[in-house]
Amino acid sequence: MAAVPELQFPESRVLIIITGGTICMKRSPDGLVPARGFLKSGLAPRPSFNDGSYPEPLEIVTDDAGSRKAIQSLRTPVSTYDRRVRYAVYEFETLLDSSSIDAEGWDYIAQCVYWNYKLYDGFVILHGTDSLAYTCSALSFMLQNLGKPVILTGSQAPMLELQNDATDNLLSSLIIAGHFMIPEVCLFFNFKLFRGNRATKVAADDFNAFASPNMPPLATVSATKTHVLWDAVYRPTEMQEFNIQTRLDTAHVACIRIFPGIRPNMIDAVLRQEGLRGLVLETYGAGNTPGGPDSDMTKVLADAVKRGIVIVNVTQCLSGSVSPLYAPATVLGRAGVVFGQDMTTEAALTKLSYLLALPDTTPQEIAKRMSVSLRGELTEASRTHFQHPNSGTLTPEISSLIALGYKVQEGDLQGVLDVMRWEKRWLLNDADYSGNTPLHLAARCPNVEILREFLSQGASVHLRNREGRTPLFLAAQAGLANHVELLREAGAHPYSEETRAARLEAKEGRGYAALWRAAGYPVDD
Ligand code: ASN
Repeated sequence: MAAVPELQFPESRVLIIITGGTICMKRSPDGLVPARGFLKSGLAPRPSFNDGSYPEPLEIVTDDAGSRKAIQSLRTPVSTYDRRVRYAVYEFETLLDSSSIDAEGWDYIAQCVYWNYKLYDGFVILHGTDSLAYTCSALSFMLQNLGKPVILTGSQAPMLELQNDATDNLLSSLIIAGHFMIPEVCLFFNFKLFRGNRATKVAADDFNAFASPNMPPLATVSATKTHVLWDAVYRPTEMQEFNIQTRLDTAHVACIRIFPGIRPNMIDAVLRQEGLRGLVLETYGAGNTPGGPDSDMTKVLADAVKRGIVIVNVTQCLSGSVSPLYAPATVLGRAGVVFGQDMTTEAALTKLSYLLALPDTTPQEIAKRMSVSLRGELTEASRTHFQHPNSGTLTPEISSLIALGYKVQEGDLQGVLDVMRWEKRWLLNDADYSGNTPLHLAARCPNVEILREFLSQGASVHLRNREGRTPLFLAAQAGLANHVELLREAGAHPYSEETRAARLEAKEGRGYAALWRAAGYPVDD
């Protein structure tokens, strides 16, 4: 059979970061323990993870100083979407059973993503399932203005066991990270992709181990396709580059579950722990605790709030929200306890730890931010939904995309706004037959306001067309300095494959050398 030419199919790059967990465990006299060497033992021998082409090593950055090393990469066979995923595996020095993960471990994961952000299209993080929902929630807050997919997964049975869920969980995570622009921290398990900060572990030994009771999955994988719920995908809309917040304050938060007979002095004892700054209270049903307005319970809680402790009310139920529906919950609200809406306990605890870590925030500000959505972790009570006009029929997506493309090419901002008004925002990350998104078209259109509009609506700066070019590349090539500046502000960066092409373009006089440099392409090196 003739060899397939190297670049016949576009290729995405994904970095797999291994922290430990059952997925990479082996049997030992003490029970299952994580083992290093996953690429060699778990991935290389499996044809679905290795097409046998053994490509060049890929670079990874391993510390704050930018130290780089080249590590072995593998490539998947061509997917149903005519794309391949090339990936490298970065294994942590010490692999953990996830019951031992802590804020330091979260920092290291966040830093690894940060250091390698510009080298890869997406990230898959292998992690044990026990604390997976906590890590997903923590990372969702720590990774600020995230523009690329970060998918955490694990398994209930090790990859090296004959019957396991590891193979499917990892392969689907890899495919999604390499094919779909879902710029969120997600959790993949048992054919479903969840928003990470909405997920919770619901089964200790079932393959169907996670659920997202207050939000449908962001994507589901079936035999024929991956169905993405694009309307629900959260996108950064601030003109800011990706950055991370580390050192979450997990040491000064606590969690108490209300039960019949709980005594106020038990709660008081926790609230008087030295240095305590935040408490998550798991209440009954829609947010209720025992005791009325004059009870000792209410007094204990109200006093703590006055001392500057942020107390957040979340429900013990698997689904639904707390609200001032019943008198006991209203009493809590009046005592200064924050309604955590439909947040999971995992999201509430890690969000508190995150907000407490931000510099110069007062308890009042933290309390306020606990009841509004920062990363889609809760459903805001008064959220208004986009309404499609009742008259007329839905335009098929592709014709809307074409209509939008025409308006962009004409530089007609009003026309663009008209199409956008009735169309869903995910249109912005859809691509035409050349792989160009509306942002690619706007990057070449002189009216910079169209580009600004798309960016403020959450269009991704990282999607590459079939030639592997980003909107940033196209703007520099078109000689549009303001566009380049705006895209850079929104977090755009050059990809390594573009750099060689940029040099050639600059040499042949397309774009201007100064502009290529402003865009970050080292055209003189
Ligand atoms: N104890 C394991 C862990 O969390 C459980 C698993 O991964 N299924 O690391």
